[in-house]
Amino acid sequence: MPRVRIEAEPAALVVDLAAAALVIIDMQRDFLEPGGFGEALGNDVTRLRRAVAPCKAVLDEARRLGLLVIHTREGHRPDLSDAPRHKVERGDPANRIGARGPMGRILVRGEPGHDIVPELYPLTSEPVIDKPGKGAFYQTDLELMLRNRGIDTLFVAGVTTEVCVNTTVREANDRGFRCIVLSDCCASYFPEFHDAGLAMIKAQGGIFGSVTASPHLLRSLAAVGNQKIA
Ligand code: C5J
Repeated sequence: MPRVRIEAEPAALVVDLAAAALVIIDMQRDFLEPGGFGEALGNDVTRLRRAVAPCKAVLDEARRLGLLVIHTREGHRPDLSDAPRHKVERGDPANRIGARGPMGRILVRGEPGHDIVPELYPLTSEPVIDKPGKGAFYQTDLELMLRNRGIDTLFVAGVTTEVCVNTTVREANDRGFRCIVLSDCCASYFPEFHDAGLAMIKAQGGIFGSVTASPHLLRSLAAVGNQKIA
């Protein structure tokens, strides 16, 4: 099985790729595309879009090697029965979860804005986790899926760094998974939160995980050549 060394902070790591997965968090149209929910809230979506190209490069390489790829989407059932009241009632009523937005009902499963951006669209073979919370483990079968496949290490990408990426990494860390967060494949509407989100993960010897940039990972994966992981 291919093992690779990856430059990372706070320290380089050796990863058995057969026990690793790429988890791409919430790269959804409503967060990333002009005219979506994120922009309706007054955010500059170009800050999130910067993560798409690096994420696509890592996704392509993961697919080439046969690495397990898992996508997540934040959203709720159309009747909002899985959405806590305080989450639904937050903010301007015109921009609340379930309200009609420019890309369909905001953060509702099955609506155009809830889906993943075309550049990173999942293959039918790649599991998509629909999560009602910020963390990808909360009320989902992600942990079961990872344990069934013997996964112990997660390469984590997606948006936003300080919200769903950080929450997922913390959940994963408590469950014993090692997280390697890909800094340029994550993004935030708030650059200072992005930086702080990454700093918190790698502080104190990597208290929640490690951080690296996609070129380091791509270099390590390229060294595997044409060996298939699975
Ligand atoms: C995510 C959010 N995906 N910021 N959601 O981070 O509300």
